[in-house]
This record gives sequence, structure tokens and C-alpha cells, in this order.
Amino acid sequence: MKLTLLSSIILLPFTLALAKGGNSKLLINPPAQPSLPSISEAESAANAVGLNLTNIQGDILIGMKKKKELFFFFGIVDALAFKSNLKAHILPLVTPIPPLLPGGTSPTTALNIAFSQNGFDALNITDNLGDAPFANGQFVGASGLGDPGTVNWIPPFTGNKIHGVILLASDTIDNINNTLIDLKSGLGQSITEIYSLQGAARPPPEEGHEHFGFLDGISNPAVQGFRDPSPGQAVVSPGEILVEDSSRPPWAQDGSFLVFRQLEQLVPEFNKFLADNPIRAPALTTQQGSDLLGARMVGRWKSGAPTFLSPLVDDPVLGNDTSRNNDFTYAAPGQNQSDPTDQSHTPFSAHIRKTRPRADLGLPEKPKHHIVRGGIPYGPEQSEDEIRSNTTKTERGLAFVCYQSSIAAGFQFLQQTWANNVNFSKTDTGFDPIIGANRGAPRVVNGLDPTLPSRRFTIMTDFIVSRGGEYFFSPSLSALATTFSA
Ligand code: N7H
Repeated sequence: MKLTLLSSIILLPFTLALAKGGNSKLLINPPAQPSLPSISEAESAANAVGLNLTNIQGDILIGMKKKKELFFFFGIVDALAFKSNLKAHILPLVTPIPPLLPGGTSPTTALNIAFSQNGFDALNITDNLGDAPFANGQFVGASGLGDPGTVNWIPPFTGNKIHGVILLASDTIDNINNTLIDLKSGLGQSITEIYSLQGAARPPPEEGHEHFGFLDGISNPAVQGFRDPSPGQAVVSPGEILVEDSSRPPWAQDGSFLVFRQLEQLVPEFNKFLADNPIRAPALTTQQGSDLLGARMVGRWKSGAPTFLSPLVDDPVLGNDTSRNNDFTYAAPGQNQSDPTDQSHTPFSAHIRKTRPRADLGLPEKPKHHIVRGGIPYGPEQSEDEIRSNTTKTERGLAFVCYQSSIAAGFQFLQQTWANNVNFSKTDTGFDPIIGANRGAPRVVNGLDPTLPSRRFTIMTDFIVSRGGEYFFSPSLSALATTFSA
């Protein structure tokens, strides 16, 4: 009797937590991020459009919600042995979407796998996926993305060594390491380990925030057949994210292109820039002026509240309210709703306005050029020494991951045609001050100071440094069982 009482006291907080968030234990659920649909909601949405969620690798639609995630990059040494090991040892562990949803049978460690073009070549899979950036690999396209060549790239990403990546997600690194041991023994000599990057959600109270301090993973598109949109969320057809068109090989259906970028963030240097350049307004302290500059560079405050709805100071209640924190178009009442010309609340150059211009390209919003972001921070918190010296001494950043059905129309377009384009979406807006890249040269950014719209900022430091990456294809479970298996 005593034991029953005791166990119900212990279990109660757990039950309440499940009732509130209901997420798999592998995932975080900060209030500012829209919750995932329940398994039954997702299944009925999928049935309505004929999407087979159990055939799709789970990470593709889950978003920036993993607690811990390891990226294990490998080369294939023996293609035949790899194909048979894949079938016997990896495929049974590959996690599709439903187990990760509230109400799903969450595994201890979730596993996904994806292959580069070099991996396709190693496996002698010759079908053309019809995606030029994928076929060429990221190393070849580095300068086109605005990287200063590959001088800052870590050696594993240079050349054509990486054939595939295995993504392992769990609530503890021990679980991940245990799965990795099993995995390596299953794959034996058929692969060679090239590189691993361990990511982790930042510790509370920063859980869900990227290293500059901003809540991330708020705005991902609602994919029809997976979820209903929350207010302001872009709605896209499954074919924007998943390969669905008949010009691609039939086995590629239900797969998606995975872009991986190891993006180092120079956090002390970023903070120094904000401290040195506060926006001066009579109503603001110097600190508030620096915070405002940072918020306008992103388009959101650290809490996630959009500057469009809270233009002068952060509003954490708004930030945490998923019914309001994404519900805006950049068109203020009284303005031309399909061509807003005003940047008093959010600069045209702000990171989220460059990468999703909403009404700037006319309403209703175009269903093109959307990606599902699924990355995770890596590296430690800043040390006292780094804060004091305004200098990064240990690498930290974002293990950037995004999914799309075309890299040219997704990641590559957002980076090259919007973020790096000083004339997007209006003439002379300058670079996206967060991810805009000018091959290492200074970046001019306009519109950041609402008190002086003509003030031009010339940013001498890249606060985000590309350490390289690769383009992958994340096949469906049925393709893994056939095309990729022997
Ligand atoms: Fe970005 N950041 O801290 O400033 N991003 N991003 N991103 N990003 C977003 O709205 C960040 C990167 C997009 O729908 C937020 O969910 C950092 C790349 C898109 O309104 C924050 C890095 C690309 C959106 C950051 C980085 C994008 C978005 C606000 C690298 C594509 C949604 C949270 C270290 C090429 C826009 C949110 C929308 C949002 C940051 C990379 C794209 C805080 C630090 C490489 C599409």
C-alpha cells in the first residue's frame, strides 16, 4: 500500500509532464515552439493526402527538438558487405516519424541515415536524383555559398571522403554511445569512421535557444499531411519537402535532401559588436539599445517574440505564445498588404525576413523556397575567460540541418539568392547580418537602426564561420530495404 502511494507520488510529475507536452523523451518542448501533432492527428492528416508516415525517416519533419544528437560521418569500404549489414543491423533501428510523436513508442535512441553522391557512387546507385548541388557535393559549391573558399573547413568535409551520415538522437549521450557501439559492431569493416559531431540542446534556462541566445525552431513550415498550421505558419505541400515528383526515380519518393553545415558561432565577438553599437533612443538604456540591435539583426528577440509585433523591447509572454509569436506578415495595418515598404519594426535585412520574406513577395505567401530546419547546437557554453576577453577560445555553433525536395530551391536558394543578396528583397538592403556571407569580406547591412534608417553598418567579422558540410539524401524506409540493401 505504502509502496503504491510512493510510486504514484513519484510517477505523478511524469504523468503530468506527458499530459502537458506529450513529446517523446528524446525531444525538448519549449513553450515558444509549436508542439508536434499527436500520432493520431498526424495519421489522419496523412491519410487525407495519402502520405505514408511510416515510410519517412523521422528527423525530416520533427524540427529543432532533439535533446542530444550525434552526427556520425562514414565512408563505405566494402559496398556489398555494407548493403547486407544495412539490411541486417541498421534498417531495424531506423526510426520513422510516428514513434517520435506524442503517443508514439519512442525508442531509447532514434536513428536516421542519409547518403552523399559519393556514397551513391560507392554503392553503385547510378539513378540521377535530378539535383545538381547534391550531385556536385558541397565542397565544390563552397564559394557559391559565400564561404571564403574552404580555408575554414575542417578536413573531413574537404574532398569527397564522406559517403553517409548516421544521426543518433536520445535524451542521454550514454544511450547514443551504446547504440553507436552496437552499430559499429554490426557494420564491422564495411565502413570507416570519418568524423563525429556531438550536438546537444543548451542547458536550462537556455534549452531551445541557439548559442547567440535566441529561441530557435519556432517557424518551420506546416507540411500538409503531417500537421495543421499554427497561426502564421507557412503551409506547404508534402512535395516541397519530400521527393514526390515523377521525374525522380520511383524509389526516391518519400525521401528528402538533407543539408548539413557545421556553422561555428563567434558568440563573444557577436556580443561585443552589440555592446559597441547600441541603438540610441531616449527611451532606451545602452543595454536595451544593444539588445534591440541584436533583435533587429535576427527579427526576433531572445524569447522568440518577433520585433514586428514588439518593436522596442522583448516580450517573453508573446515569445512563449504559439498562437501569436509567428502570426505576422511584415505588412502593418494600413499598408499595401502585398508589398510592405516599412522596416521600422523589422529590417528587410533581418535574418528571418531574408529567409522567409512573407508578404514582401506578395500575399498569399508563395509556397516555394521553404525548408524544414532540424539542427541542434554543439559545443560548450562560453567560459568566463571568453566572456571577459570577447574572444572565442573553444568552438561552438549550430550543427545546421535542413530538409527539402530540392537543394537548389531550398537551402542553396535561401543562402545565395536571398541572404547573400544585398538587393533582396528591396534595393540596397544589404546582407543578412546573421548568415549572409561575402567570402570573408566585410558585409554592409542596412535598416538596422530604426532611429536612422539611412545608417549603414559595415560588419567586419563573420559571426558565423562555415566549417564545411555535405549534401545528403535521406531515403524512405522502403528504399533502404531495397535499393540500399543486399
Ligand atoms: Fe536561421 N539565429 O540565431 O539568428 N534562425 N540561423 N538559418 N532561419 C531563425 O523563427 C540562426 C540558418 C532560417 O520562418 C531564428 O524559428 C543561426 C541558415 C529560416 O520566419 C533564429 C544560424 C538558414 C528561419 C535563427 C542560422 C537559415 C530561421 C528564429 C547559424 C538557411 C525561419 C527562430 C548558426 C540558409 C524564418 C525561428 C521564418 C530562423 C538563427 C542558420 C534559415 C534565432 C544562429 C544557414 C528559414
